[in-house]
Amino acid sequence: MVLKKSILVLLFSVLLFTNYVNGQSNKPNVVVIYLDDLGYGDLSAYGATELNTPNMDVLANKGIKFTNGYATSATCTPSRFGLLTGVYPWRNKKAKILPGSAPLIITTKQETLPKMFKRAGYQTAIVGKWHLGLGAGNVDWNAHITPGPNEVGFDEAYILAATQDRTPTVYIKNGRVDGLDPKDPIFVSYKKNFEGEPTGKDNPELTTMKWHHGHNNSIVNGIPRIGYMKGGEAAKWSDVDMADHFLVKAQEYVKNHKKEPFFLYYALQQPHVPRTPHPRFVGKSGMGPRGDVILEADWVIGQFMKTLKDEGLLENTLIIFSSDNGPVLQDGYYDNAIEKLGKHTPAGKLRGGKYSLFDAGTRVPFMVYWKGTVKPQVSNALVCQIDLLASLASLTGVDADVNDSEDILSTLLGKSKKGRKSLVLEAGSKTSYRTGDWVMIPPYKGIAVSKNTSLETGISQEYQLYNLKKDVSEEHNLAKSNPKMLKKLLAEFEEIRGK
Ligand code: NG6
Ligand code: CA
Repeated sequence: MVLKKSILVLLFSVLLFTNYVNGQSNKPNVVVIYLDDLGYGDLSAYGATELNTPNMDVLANKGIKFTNGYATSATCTPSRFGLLTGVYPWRNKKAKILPGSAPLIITTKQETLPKMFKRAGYQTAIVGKWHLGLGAGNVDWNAHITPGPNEVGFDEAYILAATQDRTPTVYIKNGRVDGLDPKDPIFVSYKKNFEGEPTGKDNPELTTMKWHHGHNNSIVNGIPRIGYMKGGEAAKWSDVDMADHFLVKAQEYVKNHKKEPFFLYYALQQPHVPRTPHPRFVGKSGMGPRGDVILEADWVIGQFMKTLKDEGLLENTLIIFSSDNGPVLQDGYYDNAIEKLGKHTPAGKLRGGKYSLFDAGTRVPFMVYWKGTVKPQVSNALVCQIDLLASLASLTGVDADVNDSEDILSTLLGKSKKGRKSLVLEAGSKTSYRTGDWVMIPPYKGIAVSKNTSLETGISQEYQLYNLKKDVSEEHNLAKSNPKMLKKLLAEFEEIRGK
């Protein structure tokens, strides 16, 4: 009898333990490492020969390197909106590049990636660039800034509000400007300057970085920005320390939450303008500041990975790496990005770049790394950042309001080569359609090459149809020679766009 009882107790404990272990493995930590304006060809793992990115390469070569991985849009705000909500950004008129003073464009009722993780029992955080708006209009930067990331699912948020080139140039920690001296309140405006404050336009003698287009409002740390601000002196960030600063925050978060499953959205600011490498990286790439900040980002990622390893978390952490849109060289400051480029091709063989309907606008580095679980491989499956919501909900086993997000978990984990069937991509309110190896860009009015950035917009008054497998650089428009394919893609595209 006693023996029977102890056998039962033993069986019960084994059951409990198995459940525990299963529960744990269902809940690996998830980290999304998201870069800003990093191009398809900027990593050595994706073919760069002039830049060496050993730490990013680990994720690509020891994980899954996706060759058809997409952001939803060719600019930041819409891509981040798609990533976090699983909704195509072209469905939301407000999902356009936002000023630093814009209200939050995700409603607090909306489904989000971090909310899904919370329902699955995760601790959630964002460290880095936000750019999805803050507050409900007319933000008081000296009070609690809400709603923001905390109200759409992040337990912890340490962010820069919009972009490194936009005011306010301060960090915001859980809705409060970090390090703000209440005796020196901060004011922000995108309409007019504050009396007596110097600007890039009127006071070029106070700038250490020269503006090329835009970027001639308030000057902070010698860098003229987009938008005006006044006050908040003690809270202003140091541009050259930004990468280190976010790294420490990400490392601290991991250390503080290693005992519970966590989701960390680590959104680095590089290589977006202004490119401000720490002095340790200045001159390291031979390519000027753009190359230097890519090397800096690579180093930061190596340090972050080391933290995961040192804390014993590497085998229990799924890491997804990508970029919010394609590359740009001249994006508003004179920083020798074009002059010192040499043989480097930031977009690889892809056509266009940031802001473009051509492929380089949205096709980006996309890697999935999970030590011991994901087998190293290259995958040509069509995958998109919008799919993280449904796929990771499937990983954690919770229901999610998935909208446009598709569950491609087995593809993201390398167990299947089947990606999405199709994808509607966006660039500046205009959309294109990819399915299989084909891409179709409908006719639009507008200029073919942007004056400011010298990049091709992808806009044409004629239909464009390319076979990306045979013609990765989109050189041969097949719209006229293959009207059947054009018709098929157009019909599918219109069906999704609800025309
Ligand atoms: C543009 C800026 C560009 C960059 C971009 C946002 C001008 C003329 N250009 O409006 O420099 O800040 O917005 O980039 O101001 S993104 O990656 O955040 O979408
Ligand atoms: Ca961007």
